[in-house]
Order: sequence, then C-alpha cells, then structure tokens
Amino acid sequence: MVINVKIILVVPTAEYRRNFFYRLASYIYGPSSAITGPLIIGGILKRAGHNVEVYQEFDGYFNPRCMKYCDLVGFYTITSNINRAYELADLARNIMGKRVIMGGLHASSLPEEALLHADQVIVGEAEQVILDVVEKKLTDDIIYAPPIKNIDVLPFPDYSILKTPCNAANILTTRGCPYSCSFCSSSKMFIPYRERSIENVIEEIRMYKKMRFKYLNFQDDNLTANKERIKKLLKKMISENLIFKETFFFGRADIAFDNELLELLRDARARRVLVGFESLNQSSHDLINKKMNVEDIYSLGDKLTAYKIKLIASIVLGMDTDGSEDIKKIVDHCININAYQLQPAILTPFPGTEIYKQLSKENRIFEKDWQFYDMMNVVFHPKYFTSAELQLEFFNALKKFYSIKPLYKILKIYGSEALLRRLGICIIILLSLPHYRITRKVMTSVYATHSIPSINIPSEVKQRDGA
Ligand code: B12
Repeated sequence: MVINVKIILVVPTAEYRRNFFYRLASYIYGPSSAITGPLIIGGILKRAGHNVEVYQEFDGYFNPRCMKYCDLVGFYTITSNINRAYELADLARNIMGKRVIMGGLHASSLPEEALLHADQVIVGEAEQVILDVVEKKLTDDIIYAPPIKNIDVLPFPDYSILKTPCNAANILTTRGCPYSCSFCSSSKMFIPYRERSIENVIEEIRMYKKMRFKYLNFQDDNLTANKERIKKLLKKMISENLIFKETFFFGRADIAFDNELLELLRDARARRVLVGFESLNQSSHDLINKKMNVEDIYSLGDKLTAYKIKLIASIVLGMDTDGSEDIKKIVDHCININAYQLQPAILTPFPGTEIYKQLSKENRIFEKDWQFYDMMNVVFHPKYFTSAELQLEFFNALKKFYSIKPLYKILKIYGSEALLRRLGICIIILLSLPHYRITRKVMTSVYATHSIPSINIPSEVKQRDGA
C-alpha cells in the first residue's frame, strides 16, 4: 500500500537575485510567471493522492522552515540556482532529515554532482518516472527518464498547488527546438523537437482563460519554428476570443517576411516577442550554428513597429568572432529600430553544451562558482577582451540602451504603459549598476587574479578594435 507523501517542490533563486533591486526590476520588466515543469509533475503526484505544494523562491513567501513539515523536498535546478538548491537540500536532508530529489537542467547535466546533495536525481523529463520515484518503486540513485514521445498525453500544469504569486500563465506548445545553437542548454535537454496538436494547446489556453489569467506566455524555445502550425493556432485563438491583455513569445527574425503571421500575432495580442539577434556579424551566427541570416535582423525592426509588436532584442556578448565594434553595432541597431527592451546575454558555457566542451578543452573557463552562470556575468576568458572588459561591455550596453532619450518614441509607438515600464527599467538600471558592479568585484577575484591565456587575435579584428 502506498502511503500519502507530503511533498514540497521548490524553484530556488540565487542569492544575489533575491535582493530588492533585482526583484523590483523583474516586477517592472514583465508579469511574473511560474516554471511549468514542477506544476506538471506536482499535478501528477497530487492526482495520485499525494499532498503537494510548489514554491518559486523568487516570488517571495518561501520560508525554508516549511520544509520541516513535509516528507520529501524536490528541487528544480538550473545552473545559476544550483548553489541555493544545494544549500536548501543540505538543510532539508542533513538537519531536518528529509528525503531530497532533484531534477531540471543543471541536475540533468551533472547528475553525479547533484547526487552529493540529494537522495535521487532524475535526468531529463520527469513525468513518466516521478510517481515511481516518490513511491520508492524506482530506487536507483540516478534515474534516466525517457523523453515523452507524444506530448499531447501530458497533463496540463496544475496551478492549484502553486503557493507563490503569479500573474501570467506559461504554456509550451512544443518541447525542444529544431535548431541546435552551441550555447543553448534546453536544446540538449529536450530532445527530440516535438509539437503538440493545436486542439490540445487550445484546450489548455481555454483553461487559463477560465482561470482569469490576464497574461499568457508562450515559453516554447521557438514558437514560430513551424509557421503554418502557429498560424492555425492563432486563428483558433482569435475565433474563440482566447485573447489576453498581452501574450509573450520567443520568435526568430525570419518572421519579418511573413505578413500573414505578423497580422495574426497582432490580432491575437501576441505583442511582446523575444528574438535572439545575437550579433550583426554573420560569422558569429555561423560560429554558434544559429542558421540565421543577419539580413533577417535588418528587416525585422520596421515590421514589428508597423504591427505594434514590442521587441525584446537579445544579443550575445563575447563570441569568439565579435569584438568591441560588433557589440557597438548591434546595440546601436537595437536603439535605431526602437526595440522595446534589450537583453544583453554574456556568452555562458552551461554544462552539457557544445560551448562548454569547447571552452573547457581550451582551458578558458575560470569561474567555477555556478551562481554566476546566468548570462550576466563573465565566467570564461573571451578572445578579444579581458574578462573585466567584457563585463564592462555588458554594463555599457545596458546603460546606452536604457537612456532617457528614446522614451518619447517608445510612448509614440507603444503607448503609456510601455513607456512607464521602460522608464522604470531605466531608473532601476541606473540605480543598480553601481551596486551590481561592486558585488561582482567583491564576490569573485575575476578582476584581480585571473591571467588571460594567450589567444591569437586575427589581424582583421585587431585592426577593427584598434588593438
Ligand atoms: C520560463 C523560463 C523562465 C521564466 C520563468 C522561470 C521561473 N519562474 O523560475 C523567467 C523569464 C523568469 C526565466 C528566468 C531565467 N532563466 Co529561464 N527559462 C525559461 C524557459 C524558457 C522555459 C522553462 C520551461 O517551462 N520549460 C519546459 C518544462 C516542461 O520543462 P522544465 O520546467 O525544465 O521541467 C522538466 C524537467 O526539468 C523536470 N523537472 C522540473 N522540475 C523538477 C523538479 C524535480 C524535483 C524533478 C525530479 C524534475 C523536475 O521535469 C519537467 C517535466 O519534463 C527555459 C527554457 C526551457 N525550454 O526550459 C529557460 C531557461 C531555464 N532559463 C534559463 C536562464 C539562464 C534564466 C535566467 C538565469 C536568465 C537571466 N539572465 O536572468 C533567469 C533565472 C531565473 C531564476 N529562477 O533564477 C536557461 C537555463 C540554462 C541553465 N542550464 O542554467 C534556460 C534553459 C534557457 C536557455 N535556453 O538557456 N526563465
């Protein structure tokens, strides 16, 4: 007979992200949402008769003492939250005597490391094994979960077990990505790329509408990978009036050439899109295997403005083919096309990725403290910069983009709510950058002790950067 197990699932948050500035910035940045994995597997456990609660530490109200009152604690891990996951796991296991299991991207890439802090680790998509693990029918230390073939059969995320606030529903219509960029860890975790049927997706969206969610986020790594499929979905959303105040999605620059798709996105109020521009240097796209033509990036700006779709431009800093001029060029481009937000991401070698293998082999990774693996901190020796210089490029990109100058244009194109959010981000960035710089300096010896290995800088880049 299986006894009812009291389970707490936690999405931990790295220490410096729990500070006031960070939380405020995130509040202004966009509506808060909950990661879906724990809500899906928690729902499976609940329906089997177990008592489940899910906490997102970032959104507040998670008191580690609540772990005292359960039998089992499960942790969702990514690389930047893993230290905190280990800290909480050690507390639960060693002090409170609880059973601990771990899963998610970091634990799946380095299960042996995670096992030092857990009783069991699940590698991969946990849906098919979670119940057997909790009910002790699967007792291996490391359990390799097979990917789910038909993702239509998966239960929808169960928001009734979420104990922390959340005002946007997250939905995934696919798993994985048909592309395989060398820095991306989710395309290594969710293999192969799979699509849900439109009817199944619509049913989940109807559920969120009934639950009165104001916002919807498509969290697919690339929602527009299969354009005809997404057009069908958007048409159905429009015809059933499954429209939210604003819907977010991840897209690729090639949506610029499909007016029908842009129209449908506008009409379904899918009006906030994050596009990975990465760089305006074609060799950088080729280097990371992005399979994108930089010409697409040039075409996108005006199109999105015309359809009033707000662009969050994501750029990668520190690729081996990009020097300072390249970073300047892409940041200026984002300003010129009136991008709504800029998300500069420092190239980060997440364990399990191609870029991790390459940089480790070249002995260029100097930072082993996982909390800095969040795309906002330099953890490796870049080719054309010192690590400190690249870190400065990151700060400068933010400062330059989030200046007060373009605010009038943002008001004209996107209206007053967009203006207020953008103004809020400008203020937070101005206030928090000095604090962040100091914290980074104190927390690591990055600026002081790490020498740069000798790397040959090609002459054309030396010339371009005046090196
Ligand atoms: C939604 C999302 C967010 C949201 C919400 C996250 C939140 N509330 O915590 C927001 C925008 C806030 C966000 C922020 C960040 N994110 Co994010 N995010 C995602 C995204 C796009 C979707 C997540 C998702 O729903 N996945 C789909 C579901 C089905 O999978 P899952 O949740 O992983 O769950 C499965 C397994 O992991 C496992 N599982 C999950 N939980 C548990 C628990 C236990 C106990 C077990 C056993 C198993 C298990 O089973 C589940 C079902 O199959 C992913 C990309 C991706 N495809 O995963 C990036 C991703 C997770 N994010 C990433 C990053 C880097 C960040 C940031 C650091 C970015 C930044 N610079 O600020 C921050 C960190 C936030 C934090 N919590 O500390 C990286 C992580 C890389 C890594 N290896 O560390 C990813 C993979 C993006 C990428 N392609 O690189 N993110």
